[in-house]
Amino acid sequence: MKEKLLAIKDAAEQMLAANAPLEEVRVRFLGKKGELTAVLRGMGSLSAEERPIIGALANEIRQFIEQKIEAKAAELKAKENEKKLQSEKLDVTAPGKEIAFGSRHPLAAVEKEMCDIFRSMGFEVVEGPEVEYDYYNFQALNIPENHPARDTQDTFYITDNILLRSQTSPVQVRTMEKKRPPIRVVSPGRVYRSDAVDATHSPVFHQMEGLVVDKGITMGDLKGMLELFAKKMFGSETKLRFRPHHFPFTEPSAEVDVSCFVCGGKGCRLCKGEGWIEILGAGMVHPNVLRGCGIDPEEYSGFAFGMGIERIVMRKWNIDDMRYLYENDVRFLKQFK
Ligand code: 2NM
Repeated sequence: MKEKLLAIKDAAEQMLAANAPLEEVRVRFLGKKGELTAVLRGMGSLSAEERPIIGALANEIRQFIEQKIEAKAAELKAKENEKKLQSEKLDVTAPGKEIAFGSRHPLAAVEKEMCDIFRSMGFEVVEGPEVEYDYYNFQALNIPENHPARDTQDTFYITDNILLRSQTSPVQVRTMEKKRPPIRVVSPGRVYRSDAVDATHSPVFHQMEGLVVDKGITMGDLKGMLELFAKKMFGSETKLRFRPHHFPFTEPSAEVDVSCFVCGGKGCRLCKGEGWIEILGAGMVHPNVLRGCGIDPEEYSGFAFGMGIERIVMRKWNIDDMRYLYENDVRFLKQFK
Protein backbone atom coordinates (compact mmCIF):
# COMPACT_ATOMS: atom_id res chain seq x y z
CA MET A 1 0.00 0.00 0.00
CA LYS A 2 2.89 2.29 0.78
CA GLU A 3 4.22 1.75 -2.75
CA LYS A 4 0.83 2.57 -4.15
CA LEU A 5 0.76 5.83 -2.18
CA LEU A 6 4.25 6.78 -3.33
CA ALA A 7 3.24 5.96 -6.92
CA ILE A 8 0.27 8.27 -6.55
CA LYS A 9 2.56 11.04 -5.28
CA ASP A 10 4.89 10.55 -8.26
CA ALA A 11 2.04 10.51 -10.74
CA ALA A 12 0.60 13.72 -9.28
CA GLU A 13 3.98 15.43 -9.39
CA GLN A 14 4.46 14.41 -13.01
CA MET A 15 1.05 15.65 -14.04
CA LEU A 16 1.70 18.99 -12.38
CA ALA A 17 5.16 19.24 -13.91
CA ALA A 18 3.56 18.61 -17.32
CA ASN A 19 1.21 21.53 -16.69
CA ALA A 20 -1.94 19.39 -16.67
CA PRO A 21 -5.09 21.33 -15.86
CA LEU A 22 -5.20 21.69 -12.08
CA GLU A 23 -8.81 20.62 -11.76
CA GLU A 24 -8.02 17.39 -13.60
CA VAL A 25 -5.18 16.67 -11.14
CA ARG A 26 -7.45 17.40 -8.19
CA VAL A 27 -10.25 15.14 -9.46
CA ARG A 28 -7.92 12.30 -10.36
CA PHE A 29 -6.18 12.10 -6.97
CA LEU A 30 -8.21 13.97 -4.38
CA GLY A 31 -11.74 13.75 -5.74
CA LYS A 32 -14.49 11.55 -4.29
CA LYS A 33 -13.66 8.87 -6.82
CA GLY A 34 -9.96 9.75 -6.85
CA GLU A 35 -7.01 7.42 -6.46
CA LEU A 36 -5.93 8.63 -3.02
CA THR A 37 -9.50 8.42 -1.75
CA ALA A 38 -9.70 4.85 -3.02
CA VAL A 39 -6.55 3.93 -1.02
CA LEU A 40 -7.99 5.50 2.14
CA ARG A 41 -11.21 3.54 1.63
CA GLY A 42 -9.28 0.31 1.36
CA MET A 43 -7.56 0.87 4.72
CA GLY A 44 -10.09 -1.33 6.49
CA SER A 45 -8.18 -4.39 5.29
CA LEU A 46 -4.97 -3.28 6.98
CA SER A 47 -3.66 -4.56 10.30
CA ALA A 48 -3.93 -2.41 13.41
CA GLU A 49 -0.17 -1.67 13.30
CA GLU A 50 -0.12 -0.69 9.64
CA ARG A 51 -3.24 1.44 9.67
CA PRO A 52 -1.88 4.54 11.50
CA ILE A 53 1.35 4.50 9.48
CA ILE A 54 -0.38 4.22 6.14
CA GLY A 55 -3.02 6.68 7.34
CA ALA A 56 -0.39 9.22 8.27
CA LEU A 57 1.41 8.74 4.94
CA ALA A 58 -1.83 9.06 3.00
CA ASN A 59 -2.63 12.34 4.77
CA GLU A 60 0.87 13.61 4.20
CA ILE A 61 0.56 12.86 0.48
CA ARG A 62 -2.90 14.44 0.34
CA GLN A 63 -1.48 17.62 1.91
CA PHE A 64 1.51 17.43 -0.39
CA ILE A 65 -0.70 17.24 -3.50
CA GLU A 66 -3.02 19.99 -2.21
CA GLN A 67 -0.08 22.28 -1.56
CA LYS A 68 1.42 21.54 -4.97
CA ILE A 69 -1.89 22.37 -6.66
CA GLU A 70 -2.18 25.60 -4.69
CA ALA A 71 1.40 26.58 -5.46
CA LYS A 72 0.86 25.86 -9.14
CA ALA A 73 -2.35 27.91 -9.13
CA ALA A 74 -0.52 30.84 -7.53
CA GLU A 75 2.25 30.52 -10.07
CA LEU A 76 -0.20 30.56 -12.99
CA LYS A 77 -2.02 33.57 -11.52
CA ALA A 78 1.24 35.45 -11.12
CA LYS A 79 2.22 34.67 -14.71
CA GLU A 80 -1.16 35.87 -15.94
CA ASN A 81 -0.83 39.11 -13.95
CA GLU A 82 2.61 39.70 -15.35
CA LYS A 83 1.29 39.15 -18.87
CA LYS A 84 -1.55 41.60 -18.22
CA LEU A 85 0.87 44.18 -16.87
CA GLN A 86 2.96 43.83 -19.99
CA SER A 87 0.09 44.00 -22.47
CA GLU A 88 -1.89 46.73 -20.68
CA LYS A 89 1.02 49.06 -20.24
CA LEU A 90 -0.14 52.66 -19.86
CA ASP A 91 2.08 55.36 -21.23
CA VAL A 92 1.18 58.39 -19.14
CA THR A 93 3.41 60.56 -21.31
CA ALA A 94 1.50 59.74 -24.52
CA PRO A 95 -0.27 62.80 -26.01
CA GLY A 96 -4.03 62.93 -25.22
CA LYS A 97 -6.72 62.28 -27.80
CA GLU A 98 -8.14 65.51 -29.15
CA ILE A 99 -11.76 66.11 -28.14
CA ALA A 100 -13.94 67.27 -31.02
CA PHE A 101 -15.67 70.45 -29.84
CA GLY A 102 -18.67 71.68 -31.76
CA SER A 103 -19.47 75.35 -32.25
CA ARG A 104 -22.54 77.56 -32.27
CA HIS A 105 -24.48 77.68 -35.50
CA PRO A 106 -23.93 81.14 -37.04
CA LEU A 107 -27.67 81.91 -36.68
CA ALA A 108 -27.56 81.00 -33.00
CA ALA A 109 -24.30 82.91 -32.51
CA VAL A 110 -25.68 86.13 -34.02
CA GLU A 111 -28.98 85.74 -32.16
CA LYS A 112 -27.06 85.40 -28.89
CA GLU A 113 -24.84 88.38 -29.73
CA MET A 114 -27.94 90.52 -30.35
CA CYS A 115 -29.67 89.29 -27.18
CA ASP A 116 -26.55 90.08 -25.15
CA ILE A 117 -26.40 93.62 -26.56
CA PHE A 118 -30.07 94.28 -25.84
CA ARG A 119 -29.82 92.78 -22.36
CA SER A 120 -26.89 95.14 -21.70
CA MET A 121 -29.27 98.01 -22.57
CA GLY A 122 -31.93 96.85 -20.10
CA PHE A 123 -34.11 94.75 -22.41
CA GLU A 124 -35.66 91.46 -21.37
CA VAL A 125 -35.60 88.57 -23.85
CA VAL A 126 -39.07 87.05 -24.25
CA GLU A 127 -40.41 84.19 -26.32
CA GLY A 128 -43.85 83.10 -27.46
CA PRO A 129 -45.70 80.44 -29.45
CA GLU A 130 -44.83 79.72 -33.07
CA VAL A 131 -48.36 78.41 -33.61
CA GLU A 132 -50.46 81.54 -33.11
CA TYR A 133 -53.96 82.92 -33.33
CA ASP A 134 -54.53 85.20 -36.30
CA TYR A 135 -55.64 87.76 -33.70
CA TYR A 136 -52.10 88.12 -32.32
CA ASN A 137 -50.36 87.78 -35.68
CA PHE A 138 -52.57 90.22 -37.64
CA GLN A 139 -55.63 91.81 -36.01
CA ALA A 140 -53.92 93.12 -32.87
CA LEU A 141 -51.18 94.54 -35.09
CA ASN A 142 -53.60 96.75 -37.00
CA ILE A 143 -53.16 94.66 -40.14
CA PRO A 144 -56.39 95.07 -42.12
CA GLU A 145 -58.54 92.10 -43.16
CA ASN A 146 -57.65 92.62 -46.84
CA HIS A 147 -53.89 92.95 -46.33
CA PRO A 148 -51.89 90.71 -48.72
CA ALA A 149 -49.89 89.20 -45.83
CA ARG A 150 -53.12 87.61 -44.58
CA ASP A 151 -53.53 85.67 -47.81
CA THR A 152 -53.28 81.89 -47.54
CA GLN A 153 -50.74 82.25 -50.35
CA ASP A 154 -48.35 83.96 -47.94
CA THR A 155 -49.16 82.56 -44.51
CA PHE A 156 -49.38 78.95 -43.33
CA TYR A 157 -52.86 78.52 -41.86
CA ILE A 158 -53.61 75.57 -39.61
CA THR A 159 -57.30 76.38 -39.12
CA ASP A 160 -59.38 79.49 -39.96
CA ASN A 161 -57.95 81.37 -36.98
CA ILE A 162 -54.73 79.50 -36.13
CA LEU A 163 -51.53 79.89 -38.13
CA LEU A 164 -47.75 79.69 -38.04
CA ARG A 165 -46.63 83.17 -36.96
CA SER A 166 -45.26 85.22 -39.86
CA GLN A 167 -43.35 87.58 -37.52
CA THR A 168 -42.48 87.66 -33.83
CA SER A 169 -44.68 90.74 -33.21
CA PRO A 170 -47.41 88.57 -31.59
CA VAL A 171 -44.93 88.13 -28.73
CA GLN A 172 -44.86 91.93 -28.25
CA VAL A 173 -48.66 92.03 -28.29
CA ARG A 174 -48.85 89.29 -25.65
CA THR A 175 -46.27 91.22 -23.58
CA MET A 176 -48.30 94.46 -23.79
CA GLU A 177 -51.46 92.58 -22.73
CA LYS A 178 -49.73 91.07 -19.70
CA LYS A 179 -47.40 93.81 -18.48
CA ARG A 180 -47.81 97.49 -17.75
CA PRO A 181 -45.20 100.01 -18.97
CA PRO A 182 -42.30 100.55 -18.72
CA ILE A 183 -41.84 97.70 -21.23
CA ARG A 184 -38.45 96.87 -22.76
CA VAL A 185 -38.41 93.53 -24.56
CA VAL A 186 -36.82 91.79 -27.52
CA SER A 187 -38.27 88.61 -29.00
CA PRO A 188 -36.05 86.38 -31.11
CA GLY A 189 -37.42 83.30 -32.83
CA ARG A 190 -38.58 81.32 -35.83
CA VAL A 191 -41.16 82.71 -38.20
CA TYR A 192 -42.92 81.18 -41.19
CA ARG A 193 -43.92 82.47 -44.60
CA SER A 194 -45.11 80.54 -47.60
CA ASP A 195 -42.12 81.34 -49.81
CA ALA A 196 -40.34 79.05 -52.27
CA VAL A 197 -36.76 78.23 -51.30
CA ASP A 198 -34.06 80.14 -53.16
CA ALA A 199 -30.79 81.90 -52.35
CA THR A 200 -32.55 84.64 -50.36
CA HIS A 201 -35.85 83.02 -49.25
CA SER A 202 -36.86 80.25 -46.90
CA PRO A 203 -40.33 79.33 -45.58
CA VAL A 204 -38.76 79.20 -42.10
CA PHE A 205 -36.44 81.95 -40.96
CA HIS A 206 -35.51 83.90 -37.84
CA GLN A 207 -36.38 87.34 -36.62
CA MET A 208 -35.63 89.54 -33.70
CA GLU A 209 -38.11 92.22 -32.81
CA GLY A 210 -37.97 94.77 -30.05
CA LEU A 211 -40.45 96.96 -28.21
CA VAL A 212 -40.18 99.84 -25.77
CA VAL A 213 -43.28 101.43 -24.22
CA ASP A 214 -43.28 104.13 -21.57
CA LYS A 215 -44.38 107.68 -20.92
CA GLY A 216 -42.77 110.14 -23.32
CA ILE A 217 -41.01 107.69 -25.64
CA THR A 218 -40.14 109.40 -28.95
CA MET A 219 -38.59 108.65 -32.32
CA GLY A 220 -35.40 110.20 -30.85
CA ASP A 221 -35.24 107.36 -28.32
CA LEU A 222 -35.65 104.86 -31.17
CA LYS A 223 -32.81 106.45 -33.14
CA GLY A 224 -30.48 106.68 -30.17
CA MET A 225 -31.12 103.13 -29.07
CA LEU A 226 -30.73 101.68 -32.59
CA GLU A 227 -27.55 103.65 -33.11
CA LEU A 228 -26.04 102.23 -29.93
CA PHE A 229 -27.12 98.73 -30.97
CA ALA A 230 -25.64 99.15 -34.47
CA LYS A 231 -22.32 100.42 -33.10
CA LYS A 232 -22.05 97.45 -30.73
CA MET A 233 -23.12 94.99 -33.42
CA PHE A 234 -21.30 96.29 -36.50
CA GLY A 235 -18.50 98.47 -35.11
CA SER A 236 -18.12 101.84 -33.39
CA GLU A 237 -17.92 103.80 -36.67
CA THR A 238 -21.32 102.58 -37.88
CA LYS A 239 -23.82 105.21 -39.03
CA LEU A 240 -27.58 104.84 -39.47
CA ARG A 241 -29.87 106.01 -42.23
CA PHE A 242 -33.65 106.16 -41.82
CA ARG A 243 -35.84 105.99 -44.92
CA PRO A 244 -39.61 106.63 -44.66
CA HIS A 245 -41.66 103.46 -45.02
CA HIS A 246 -45.08 102.05 -44.21
CA PHE A 247 -45.99 99.35 -41.70
CA PRO A 248 -49.57 98.94 -40.47
CA PHE A 249 -48.39 98.52 -36.86
CA THR A 250 -46.20 101.61 -36.62
CA GLU A 251 -46.69 105.29 -37.52
CA PRO A 252 -44.44 106.86 -38.54
CA SER A 253 -42.40 103.94 -39.89
CA ALA A 254 -38.94 103.66 -41.37
CA GLU A 255 -36.59 101.24 -42.99
CA VAL A 256 -33.15 101.52 -41.44
CA ASP A 257 -29.78 101.03 -43.10
CA VAL A 258 -26.36 100.79 -41.50
CA SER A 259 -23.23 102.11 -43.18
CA CYS A 260 -21.43 99.21 -44.83
CA PHE A 261 -19.17 97.55 -42.29
CA VAL A 262 -16.77 96.41 -45.02
CA CYS A 263 -16.12 99.69 -46.89
CA GLY A 264 -17.42 102.10 -44.23
CA GLY A 265 -19.78 103.73 -46.77
CA LYS A 266 -17.55 104.22 -49.80
CA GLY A 267 -19.26 101.47 -51.77
CA CYS A 268 -17.99 97.92 -52.27
CA ARG A 269 -19.13 94.48 -53.41
CA LEU A 270 -20.89 93.65 -50.13
CA CYS A 271 -23.10 96.77 -50.23
CA LYS A 272 -23.32 96.60 -54.05
CA GLY A 273 -21.72 100.05 -54.33
CA GLU A 274 -24.44 101.60 -52.14
CA GLY A 275 -22.39 102.26 -49.01
CA TRP A 276 -25.51 101.26 -47.02
CA ILE A 277 -26.97 97.93 -45.95
CA GLU A 278 -30.63 97.57 -45.04
CA ILE A 279 -30.99 95.70 -41.77
CA LEU A 280 -34.27 96.52 -40.10
CA GLY A 281 -37.70 98.08 -40.02
CA ALA A 282 -38.90 100.27 -37.19
CA GLY A 283 -41.36 102.90 -36.09
CA MET A 284 -43.55 104.36 -33.36
CA VAL A 285 -46.16 101.82 -32.22
CA HIS A 286 -49.53 102.65 -33.81
CA PRO A 287 -52.10 104.01 -31.33
CA ASN A 288 -54.56 101.29 -32.43
CA VAL A 289 -52.03 98.60 -31.40
CA LEU A 290 -51.47 100.17 -27.96
CA ARG A 291 -55.20 100.65 -27.41
CA GLY A 292 -55.95 97.06 -28.43
CA CYS A 293 -53.57 95.87 -25.72
CA GLY A 294 -55.21 98.02 -23.05
CA ILE A 295 -52.52 100.72 -23.08
CA ASP A 296 -53.80 104.31 -23.36
CA PRO A 297 -51.99 105.98 -26.30
CA GLU A 298 -52.72 109.40 -24.74
CA GLU A 299 -50.62 108.41 -21.72
CA TYR A 300 -48.01 106.13 -23.26
CA SER A 301 -46.04 105.86 -26.47
CA GLY A 302 -43.56 103.33 -27.75
CA PHE A 303 -41.27 102.28 -30.52
CA ALA A 304 -40.76 98.91 -32.13
CA PHE A 305 -38.34 97.39 -34.59
CA GLY A 306 -37.77 94.11 -36.35
CA MET A 307 -34.92 92.50 -38.21
CA GLY A 308 -34.18 89.27 -40.00
CA ILE A 309 -31.36 87.29 -38.41
CA GLU A 310 -30.47 85.39 -41.63
CA ARG A 311 -29.95 88.62 -43.49
CA ILE A 312 -27.56 89.91 -40.83
CA VAL A 313 -25.65 86.60 -40.69
CA MET A 314 -25.36 86.60 -44.50
CA ARG A 315 -24.10 90.19 -44.56
CA LYS A 316 -21.71 89.65 -41.67
CA TRP A 317 -20.03 86.58 -43.20
CA ASN A 318 -20.63 87.44 -46.86
CA ILE A 319 -22.71 84.28 -47.42
CA ASP A 320 -24.43 84.46 -50.80
CA ASP A 321 -26.91 81.60 -50.41
CA MET A 322 -29.26 81.22 -47.43
CA ARG A 323 -29.57 77.47 -47.96
CA TYR A 324 -26.12 76.93 -46.47
CA LEU A 325 -27.61 78.03 -43.14
CA TYR A 326 -30.06 75.11 -43.09
CA GLU A 327 -28.10 72.25 -44.65
CA ASN A 328 -25.95 71.69 -41.55
CA ASP A 329 -22.97 70.63 -43.62
CA VAL A 330 -20.14 70.48 -41.08
CA ARG A 331 -17.66 71.73 -43.69
CA PHE A 332 -19.69 74.93 -43.81
CA LEU A 333 -20.46 75.20 -40.11
CA LYS A 334 -16.95 74.68 -38.80
CA GLN A 335 -15.82 77.91 -40.48
CA PHE A 336 -17.64 79.86 -37.78
CA LYS A 337 -15.69 78.60 -34.76
C1 2NM B 1 -40.99 95.46 -37.68
C2 2NM B 1 -40.92 96.79 -38.11
C3 2NM B 1 -41.57 97.76 -37.36
C4 2NM B 1 -43.08 95.72 -34.64
C5 2NM B 1 -44.18 96.36 -34.11
C6 2NM B 1 -44.54 95.63 -33.03
C7 2NM B 1 -45.65 95.91 -32.11
F1 2NM B 1 -46.14 94.76 -31.62
F2 2NM B 1 -45.25 96.60 -31.10
F3 2NM B 1 -46.61 96.55 -32.72
N1 2NM B 1 -43.71 94.62 -32.90
N2 2NM B 1 -42.79 94.69 -33.90
C8 2NM B 1 -42.31 96.09 -35.82
C9 2NM B 1 -42.26 97.40 -36.21
C10 2NM B 1 -41.67 95.14 -36.55
O1 2NM B 1 -40.38 94.44 -38.35
C11 2NM B 1 -39.79 94.69 -39.58
